[in-house]
Amino acid sequence: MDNERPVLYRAITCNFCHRSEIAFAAKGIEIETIDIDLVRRPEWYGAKASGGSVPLLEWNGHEIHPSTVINEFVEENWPEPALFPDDPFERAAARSWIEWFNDGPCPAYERRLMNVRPERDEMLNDALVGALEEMEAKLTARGYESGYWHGDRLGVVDATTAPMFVRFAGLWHFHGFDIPADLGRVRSWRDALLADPHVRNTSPDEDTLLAAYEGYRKVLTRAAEAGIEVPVAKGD
Ligand SMILES: N[C@@H](CCC(=O)N[C@@H](CS)C(=O)NCC(=O)O)C(=O)O
Repeated sequence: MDNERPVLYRAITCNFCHRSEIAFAAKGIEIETIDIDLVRRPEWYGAKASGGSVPLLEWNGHEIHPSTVINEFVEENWPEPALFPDDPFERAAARSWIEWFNDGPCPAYERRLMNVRPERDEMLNDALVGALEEMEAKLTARGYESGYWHGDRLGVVDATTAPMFVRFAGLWHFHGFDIPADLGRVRSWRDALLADPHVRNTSPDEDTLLAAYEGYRKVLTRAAEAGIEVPVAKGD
């Protein structure tokens, strides 16, 4: 029981789930993943501690969520190699960055990606570009030039952000959106993260990912036609 394999309930479209998959991969911990259909969510899953949302980590009789807590737990339980910086100020900076990311770029990209109402395209595009411009400014303020957010290997801020960059494949496929060329630091960070072996080894196959988004977008289109607003991101 004590050494059972951690189980991560996830959806491949979900960037939050991927953050924890990357954290486990970086620690060299093998996990079992169980895919949850968020449109036809099984009743038994709705009864779990997360209230039916993914990710949820189940291990040795415990249920742990949300993704930020899972990744803090992974760090505490398997300290090596460290995902958080050693320096307490840098650790605080990492946590601040993750909070900012969860309120800014993350919902901005999710809204843009999942939008099925063309009249909102421009507004959502502008919001996403604005969030990425802020990211460029924050990277500049950190003195970032290229590579990882902190140090010379993947850390928790990278694990948190990489899943968004992986899912930019959907932004390109459905909307022809790419990171503006003048945001050089954001582009460098994306390139470094997409090349990282832990990110690559945990990323869904692109065609499978796009097909899954296509399925969700069909559901959202039917809902929009019926005049139903479906929340797609934090704050909706
Ligand atoms: N704050 C949560 C967010 C998780 C979240 O939004 N998950 C979405 C999928 S990407 C979900 O499960 N949505 C369905 C629901 O909440 O019922 C975390 O960081 O884990």
